Amino acid sequence: MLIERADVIVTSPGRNFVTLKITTDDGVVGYGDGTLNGRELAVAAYLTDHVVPLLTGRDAHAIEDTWQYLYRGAYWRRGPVTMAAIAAVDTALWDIKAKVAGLPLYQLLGGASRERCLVYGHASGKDIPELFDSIRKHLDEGFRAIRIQTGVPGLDSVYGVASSAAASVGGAGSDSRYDYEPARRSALPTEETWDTRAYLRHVPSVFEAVRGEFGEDIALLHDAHHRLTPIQAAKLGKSLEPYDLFWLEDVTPAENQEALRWVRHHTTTPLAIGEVFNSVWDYQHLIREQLIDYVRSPVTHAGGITSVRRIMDYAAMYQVKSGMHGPTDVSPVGLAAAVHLGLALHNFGIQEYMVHSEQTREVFGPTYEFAGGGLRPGEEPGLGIHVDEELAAQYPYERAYLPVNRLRDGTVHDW
Ligand code: EZ4
Ligand code: CO
Repeated sequence: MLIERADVIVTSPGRNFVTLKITTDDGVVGYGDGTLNGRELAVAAYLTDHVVPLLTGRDAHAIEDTWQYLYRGAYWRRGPVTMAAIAAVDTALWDIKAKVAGLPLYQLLGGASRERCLVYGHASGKDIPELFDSIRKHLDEGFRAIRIQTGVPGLDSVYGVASSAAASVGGAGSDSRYDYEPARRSALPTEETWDTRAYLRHVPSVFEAVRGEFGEDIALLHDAHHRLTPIQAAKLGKSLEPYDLFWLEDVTPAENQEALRWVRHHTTTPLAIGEVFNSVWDYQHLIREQLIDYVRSPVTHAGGITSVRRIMDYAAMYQVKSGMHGPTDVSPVGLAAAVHLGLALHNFGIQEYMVHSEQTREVFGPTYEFAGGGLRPGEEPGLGIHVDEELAAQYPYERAYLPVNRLRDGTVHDW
């Protein structure tokens, strides 16, 4: 079975997505997600100009060989654009293989290791009352694990806090958008102001209030979005220990693996990192030295199912679990791939789940289902994705940037 053609679909049903569609000579179609938030067209061009010409005529079943051919064959290793493009190819080929086998993809990955993949939603509020409303909404919808982000007194807007109360309560059953931060469509990035001391003073009081109101049972998570130094991160981890977090995410900038050693020495709060990583090499020391508890790489940004499974097999030796990134900028194709893989992985931990907008769901037609606080992939052969290409064509690309962050004195800071 040969690859006959590969087409790149760029669509923007509320936000931009890059999808690769591979068609075989016997007419089997597979989809893969290559969306890279704010840099979508770079992946689209990488695919169209450099990868698609290599795919036609290749054996559609030779997934490992194609992965190695695109990774080693390019000579230029890793990088988010390359690895998102490879992910799109890899995922589409797995979709095809599972369709040909007549099995849902998770069956090819070893079968189900659990009934469903535990997910966490995003609760946020500019203040505590608004945050509580958002948490209640998520609990009503069945979420059992919730990420908590709030405004910080003195700062206008803060990462992860929905810009309106209506947006902050959107959950699984709701159509309200809460992919606040990435999809602001302006000609230039929005700029936010940041003050680490104000943040570090405020966060523990938020978790104290949340535990006081909602009890000990819910799994609570928090994302520091790469903004702290190792010693600040250590301080935050220690100050949150009484509130028993499921994890503290991205405490320091991701490039320096050594930083996590300092954090680890000071706190027992579990650590998650890696949503901006794109290869197993980014985790080499973190996993071997047991400096983290959860791997954040999603299928979409780390080379696809083939390579994320490889990362997770390595992680399993050290009791490190998966915690795949699942914001709305990972398309339903990427989320479907993550849920199939997560269902099969023995060392699955949790899956991030930001609900896509109604428009997005109409374009991609995902069949995964949210129930009992978790996601389950559909039972149909393949990924269980039905792209409506005519509808997709009605939503042309619109340039959109992630925000930029500055300290009070104007210095550019990590976002
Ligand atoms: O900032 O998806 O944990 N989730 C996050 C996300 C990321 C965006 C980047 O595209 O940190 O909100
Ligand atoms: Co994050």
